[in-house]
Amino acid sequence: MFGGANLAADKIFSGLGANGIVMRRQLLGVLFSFSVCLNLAAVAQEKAGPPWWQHAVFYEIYPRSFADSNNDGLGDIKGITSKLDYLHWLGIDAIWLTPMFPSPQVDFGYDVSDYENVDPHYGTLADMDQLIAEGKKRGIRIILDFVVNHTSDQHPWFIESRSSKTNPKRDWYIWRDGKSAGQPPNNWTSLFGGPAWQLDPAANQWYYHYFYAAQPDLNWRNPEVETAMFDVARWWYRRGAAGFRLDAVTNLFEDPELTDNPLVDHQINAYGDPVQQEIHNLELPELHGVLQRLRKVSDEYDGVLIGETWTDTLDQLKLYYGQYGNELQLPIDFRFFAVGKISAPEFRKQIADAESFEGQPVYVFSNHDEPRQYTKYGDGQHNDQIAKLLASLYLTLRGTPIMYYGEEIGMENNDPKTKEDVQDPIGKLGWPKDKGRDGERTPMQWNAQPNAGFSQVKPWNPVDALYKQYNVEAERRDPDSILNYYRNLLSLRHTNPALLDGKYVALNQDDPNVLAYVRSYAGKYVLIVLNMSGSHQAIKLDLPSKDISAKSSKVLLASFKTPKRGNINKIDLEPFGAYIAQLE
Ligand SMILES: [Ca+2]
Ligand SMILES: [Ca+2]
Repeated sequence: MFGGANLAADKIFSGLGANGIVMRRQLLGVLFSFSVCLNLAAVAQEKAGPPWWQHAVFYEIYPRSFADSNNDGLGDIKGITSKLDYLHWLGIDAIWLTPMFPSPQVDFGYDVSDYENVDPHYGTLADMDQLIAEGKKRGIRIILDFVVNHTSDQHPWFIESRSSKTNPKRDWYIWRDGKSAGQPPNNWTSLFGGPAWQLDPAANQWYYHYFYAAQPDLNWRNPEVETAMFDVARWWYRRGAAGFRLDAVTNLFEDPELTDNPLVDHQINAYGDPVQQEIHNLELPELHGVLQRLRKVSDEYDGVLIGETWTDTLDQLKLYYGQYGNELQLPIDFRFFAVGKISAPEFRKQIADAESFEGQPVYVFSNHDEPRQYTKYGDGQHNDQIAKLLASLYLTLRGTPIMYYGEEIGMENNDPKTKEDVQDPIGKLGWPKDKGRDGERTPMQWNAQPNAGFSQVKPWNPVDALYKQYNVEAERRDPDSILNYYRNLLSLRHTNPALLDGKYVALNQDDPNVLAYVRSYAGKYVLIVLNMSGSHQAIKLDLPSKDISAKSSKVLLASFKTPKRGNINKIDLEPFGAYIAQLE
């Protein structure tokens, strides 16, 4: 969704207690044939060639912060269009735009008041048409952010709905009488504290909002809501959108009986509310029906659906692919994302898990809700090496990576220094423990000019102090920059058959420091060796145990100086060094 995903994660995970396990058991019945069905789907696809998204590299853009074309301090659609040549040069295949729809911006765009238009701060529909058309010329598709769980309270649907109890759109949202005077209908709480219910005095009824009160939940049990929302999807597909990233999909349905959630052992959360197992308002099985029907709409246009799918087990994640591979093509695996430390065993475990079935893995290191990887994983001493190391990991795996703008130049988090500087409502609420999400949403750093070339005026959110060193222009000139490393890596990924389609084979699985694997395809092997420690390492590969015979390694890309040919019995690695080679 939006919403302090770290908060969301904690809360969602806390909701998956014993009852979450019961729900998974109920669903296990549909899982047994999952792998077989995906195999069949794979055979069908092989004949038609792989779908476009299978080899694509996605790039998330926060429109407010990418490029400001009219110098009002806010990024905009025309700004993004002006940078398409850069993204093409870098090797990007698709852009996911976070919401650029008209919005009161209570939650920076995740409160949509019109799904079929563009917020005037960001431009016009004509600007979107131009972005889509110019993207197409460069082979870059545009994915939109579909906020499916709720609208803004300023959306005409909600304004109508709240106008009277008998309005035809009354049932488009979730209205209920209180338990008693002044008491909400049940004990469910909002992600942002307090009851998830807001009293509307006019009709003396409450409406449900999992997020802010200004974000009323849509009632997906009403078929008219589904029709209207699917029409929105078709409307954008016809305009040339290539798919959607679906926001807060785990929130689509609630128990119609409004059963109280059980409480967790007298625990109190950061907002002073009792901690609940959110078993009656999160991850209800009905949501999969909606996603499967939306997939059918999407298939009419060869579109792709990416899911904001917070899950804590592989079985849960699998459900979002659909029993027949007929749900989301790309549910994000937030478990990989949640590793949180540079650890060969931890990443090895997550990859093995994702490789244990045939659904396309979706890997992410950071996004608009989470701290940037440069800061999250940096040790303060080898940050640039670590940036290249992480890139070498997720851009060489089978799966679809979703980059976050600026990671390719090593942008760091720039959190607000004082509470008065905070703009994100979450930061205002959670200061100083949670400084909010402004820090990962700072302006893209284009050059060493004032405001990092983002705008000629003061940007809405301060530019990071390191922009003179870390910017696109400076890094394009430096062959050893993070940016050129990313570009070389993406070029390799797009052209090397083993990196495109090769099988993942784990090597040296007991090594606590070095993550090593091969991508194997048609008798060719690309070796990836990643030193996840701050000290030098020399390793001997256990290739024979994998029936791989090779005499030497020809370096394709390395993040440190190393001979062009290597001895596979002793590969020397610098601290946090990444080594990618063809086995011969
Ligand atoms: Ca602007
Ligand atoms: Ca909902």
